[in-house]
Amino acid sequence: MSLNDDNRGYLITFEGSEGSGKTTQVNRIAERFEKHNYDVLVTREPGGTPIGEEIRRILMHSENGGAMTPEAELLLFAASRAQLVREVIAPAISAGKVVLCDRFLDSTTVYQGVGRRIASGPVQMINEFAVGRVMPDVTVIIDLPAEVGLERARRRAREMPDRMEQENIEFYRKVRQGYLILAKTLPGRYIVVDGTGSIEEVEETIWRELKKLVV
Ligand code: Z5A
Repeated sequence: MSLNDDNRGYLITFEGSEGSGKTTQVNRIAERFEKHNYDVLVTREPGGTPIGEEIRRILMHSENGGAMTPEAELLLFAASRAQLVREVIAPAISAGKVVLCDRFLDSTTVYQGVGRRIASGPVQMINEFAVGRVMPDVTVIIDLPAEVGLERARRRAREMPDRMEQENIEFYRKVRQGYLILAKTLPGRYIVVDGTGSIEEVEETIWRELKKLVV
């Protein structure tokens, strides 16, 4: 079975809160697709292009980051996405590739909308402007308690927490709820996967679900 009957590729996005295992699973699922002879492109947000990576540095590591307003943050994430969509994602989909993207517009809906409490009207309008007509075919939400994700992220050897990693636990609880509400209110494109199992178990569940749609 296939989502698309033309020769277009797919955009599959991975979402979830901090430490939920997105990056780990994006790489594993890429290998699964490759074994089935798909041409795969892995990318991430914010970043994925030279301009996007520069924006990422400002968002995560600017020495002036403490002064960043929620509105400026929203627009910077959107700017990185607008570049990624036009420079990388849209051409790859047109070339028939399976694009796996570590975070996409749902991160903005949840982190800036629910987490930072920016009104849903502007968030939606800016998201739509940034992506144009490029929407995910499928979005995998890896769900787990905020505490478990944060503990995993903090155990991972990283020199310094970035600006976004300095939020308190309540922020990440809101993020988790935001994703679950999104999947409930807009069913169709989302697959919600329990992220508390082992890496192999989570991979197996995601692959089982994706296979039904795209392989
Ligand atoms: N953000 C935003 O606010 N608005 C937006 O529009 C966008 C993003 C696009 C991006 O940070 C930040 O930007 C993010 C949201 C915000 N901020 N926060 N907070 P990032 O890209 O640097 O980080 P991240 O997206 O939050 O991902 P992460 O922390 O790197 O986590 P992850 O990719 O979900 O997990 P991982 O790297 O695959 O795994 C983390 C560790 O857990 C690692 O040691 C793994 O080996 C381990 N792991 C993974 N899976 C398991 C299982 N199943 N069991 C046990 N251990 C596991």
